[in-house]
Amino acid sequence: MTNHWIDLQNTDCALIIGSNAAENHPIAFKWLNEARRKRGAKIIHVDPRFNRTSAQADIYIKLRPGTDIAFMGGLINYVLTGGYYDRDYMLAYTNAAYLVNPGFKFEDGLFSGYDPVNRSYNQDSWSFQRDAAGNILTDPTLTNPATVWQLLKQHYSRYTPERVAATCGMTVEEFLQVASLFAATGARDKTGTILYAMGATQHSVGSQNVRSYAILQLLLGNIGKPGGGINALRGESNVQGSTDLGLLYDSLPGYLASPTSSLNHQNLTEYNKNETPAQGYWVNKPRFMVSLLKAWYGPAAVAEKDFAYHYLPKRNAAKNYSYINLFEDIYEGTIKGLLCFGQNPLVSGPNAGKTARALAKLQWLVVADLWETETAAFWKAPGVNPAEINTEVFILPVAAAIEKSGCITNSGRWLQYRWQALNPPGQAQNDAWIVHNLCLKLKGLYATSLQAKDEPIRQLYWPYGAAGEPDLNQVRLEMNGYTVADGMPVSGFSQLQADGSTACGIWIYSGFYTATGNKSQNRNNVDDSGIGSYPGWGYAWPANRRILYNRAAADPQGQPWHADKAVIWWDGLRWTGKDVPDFNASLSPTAAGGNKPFIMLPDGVGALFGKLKDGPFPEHYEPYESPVANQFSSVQTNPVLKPLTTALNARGTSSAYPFVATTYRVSEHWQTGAMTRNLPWQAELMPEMFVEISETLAASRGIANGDWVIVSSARGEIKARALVTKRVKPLPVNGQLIEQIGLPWHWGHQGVVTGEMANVLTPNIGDANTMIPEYKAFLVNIRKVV
Ligand SMILES: Nc1nc2c(c(=O)[nH]1)N[C@H]1C(S)=C(S)[C@@H](COP(=O)(O)OP(=O)(O)OC[C@H]3O[C@@H](n4cnc5c(=O)[nH]c(N)nc54)[C@H](O)[C@@H]3O)O[C@H]1N2
Ligand SMILES: Nc1nc2c(c(=O)[nH]1)N[C@H]1C(S)=C(S)[C@@H](COP(=O)(O)OP(=O)(O)OC[C@H]3O[C@@H](n4cnc5c(=O)[nH]c(N)nc54)[C@H](O)[C@@H]3O)O[C@H]1N2
Ligand SMILES: [Mo]
Repeated sequence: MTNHWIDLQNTDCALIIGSNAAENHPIAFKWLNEARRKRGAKIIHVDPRFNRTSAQADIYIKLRPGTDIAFMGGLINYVLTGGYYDRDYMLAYTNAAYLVNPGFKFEDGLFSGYDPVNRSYNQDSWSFQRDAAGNILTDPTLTNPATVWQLLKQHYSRYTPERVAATCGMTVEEFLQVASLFAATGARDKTGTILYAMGATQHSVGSQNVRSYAILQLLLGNIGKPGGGINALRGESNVQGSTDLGLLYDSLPGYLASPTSSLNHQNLTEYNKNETPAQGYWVNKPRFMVSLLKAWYGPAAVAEKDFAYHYLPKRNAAKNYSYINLFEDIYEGTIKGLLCFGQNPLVSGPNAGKTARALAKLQWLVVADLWETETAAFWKAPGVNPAEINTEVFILPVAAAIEKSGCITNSGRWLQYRWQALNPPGQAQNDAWIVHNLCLKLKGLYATSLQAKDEPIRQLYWPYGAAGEPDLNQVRLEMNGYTVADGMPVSGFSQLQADGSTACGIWIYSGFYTATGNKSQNRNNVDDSGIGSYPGWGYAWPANRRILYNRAAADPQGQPWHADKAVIWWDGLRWTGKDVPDFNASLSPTAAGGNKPFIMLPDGVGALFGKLKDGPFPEHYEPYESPVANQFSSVQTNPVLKPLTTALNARGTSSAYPFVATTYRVSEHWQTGAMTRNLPWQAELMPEMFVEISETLAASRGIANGDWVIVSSARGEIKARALVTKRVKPLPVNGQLIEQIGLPWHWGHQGVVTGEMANVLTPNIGDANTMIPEYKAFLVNIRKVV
């Protein structure tokens, strides 16, 4: 989230798109209802299915799964042609006036530089024009056809209300109703917020969906202000924390790139040179990187030895190591063992039939969980013959959240400590205990090794105490950062150094655990900011800032654009106001960089023209599996997707699988169901796997409510109960009626109640930038069980 949960109360209009917030993030609605009560805010919900969020919204419109860019492009076009944007904000705080390389082009669905063989772009022509000194050329009149502004207008002029409506399966009136409501937040005294989650990201164009929100919000001047922003409603309670800590294969803690085996990362000097921009806050990256190495390798991290940079594993830059490819490698036998902590991938991963076959190829599998999950018990699933499986499975019982204490980070970036309520049962241990003791055992095994390849394990700095319970305060100190000489905590990331004198496990958290205490335990529920900043509650990274980019809530001279939407302002000496400035607190608006709010970008302005793998502007492409032709160009699917062509990765066609399917959650269950289908009182609320279909589809296939049906895709088929409902409707797409099928994905073969897995049906295709699977739009067929 750029903003935070409580800040939703400050909005004038909430566009909930790609999220069922009422069901999956109920607390969001507490604050949205506050906004409605206090300010008469309007809530818009855009979703293929009418659900509990739709029921709470002022306006609901349905849209065909996978067509969000068409819809958002339509909104951008509406704002541009209608003049609803905040011109001053946009001119000062975005790259609208930049002149783009004359070689840049967009023709029939492709940007310049496309390489059809490698299915990727050479981005050279997506650069900006510069003068001899290297400064970017601009045209503040915005009339030059090479300006980002003109290119943006041209690009989205194709997103007419008619074409948008015909692609998304809505009426022009419905589209215009939403457009006029949200566009009104371009006014200075208004802000609009966008709430999104998996309905936006789980697509082959997921990252560009989010980019489209950024463009719209920058045009309307909605970033940095109370009640504005782009708000990702994160999933598991600590999913924000795990991303912060470098859970993804391509990042180290604090969003530093994980090094590759390429020449430009061959040593720390090269890494720093190639990863550190010339301008913007990331010029400090070497301080964060060296402090991280110092935290991890302690005394072995010395300047003469590149701070032990050579101990870090180096990935192959050309290879993607995310979920889909990981399981591909398991299936192919390249990966032989799997440690599975708090994940149930047989039920949660796409193309479950292949996941099951992959698990059977492992030599060993360790599952650290509260339950014997489907993944742990894959060898005894219905239809599987255990005699044919050689995988050795170990189950480590783990303490649940309430059986241990520790800090988690919510969607609003707030670190909040939770105190242990119960002791774990039986042999269950907390995850930190397991990792600590596993690491000590490994270190013991390698203690006398003289081989260079074992050095990273031997030299790993592990100051968390002897076998048994680890010293978590030592972990907190390391995360916060300390001065090496005396082991005293630093007060924040501005103190971190690149010379090895400081250590820090995650620079963005620096400041949460200092000499004055563990701020994630702060529980002061007094808010004197008037906008719900609650600075004394928990600790928001970075530096306890609650609204990111809040410098943009003030005009270039440093005064609030509007008193009702003020956050910070320049008082003549410093930035002050209702939140911690997300800016250098003493940098005057008239000083160099003093009017550039987007401090994490080298040029300090928001990117209307950006750089993702699939283009500088989001463009509509159809999902990997779609029943219709793309109305926007002759390029059917995202041109930089790289589908797996190996075994068991079939792609379905609309002749065999005519219906659009999407998967989703319900309030009554949690994820793969391990946490809910094992609890009788929870399980009985939603005991059976079901699929939602429209009355018209039911009639055409002779299906009655409650019948058993078979849903099939190119990957497999599952049995479920039909839920025939008015909440799901066929969509009028370009003169054709497209039926959709909604599938919850909470069932599996373990637990008190069992059911078949929706993910048997889903495709092994991921977003071009992140590889998140396209769980939200694929093709299926349905028939009644006779
Ligand atoms: N009770 C409960 N709460 C949960 C969870 C849970 O399992 N149970 N899971 C947690 C986790 S980890 C996460 S990530 C979040 C997920 O939270 P959400 O993203 O809200 O969850 P979903 O239900 O998967 O999807 C949201 C909506 O996207 C819609 N949708 C599908 N395709 C499209 C599309 O192409 N465009 C648009 N605009 N919408 C589409 C679906 O119909 C669905 O209503 O929930 C968290 N909260
Ligand atoms: N079709 C489809 N598939 C999806 C999605 C979708 O929308 N559609 N959504 C995707 C999303 S957003 C997500 S986040 C994933 C989730 O996928 P998973 O993470 O695989 O699903 P969970 O059921 O949340 O699994 C968490 C496991 O952790 C265990 N657990 C709980 N607490 C602890 C603990 O403290 N320690 C340990 N070690 N274990 C614990 C639980 O018992 C459970 O087995 O699924 C993805 N899969
Ligand atoms: Mo999630």
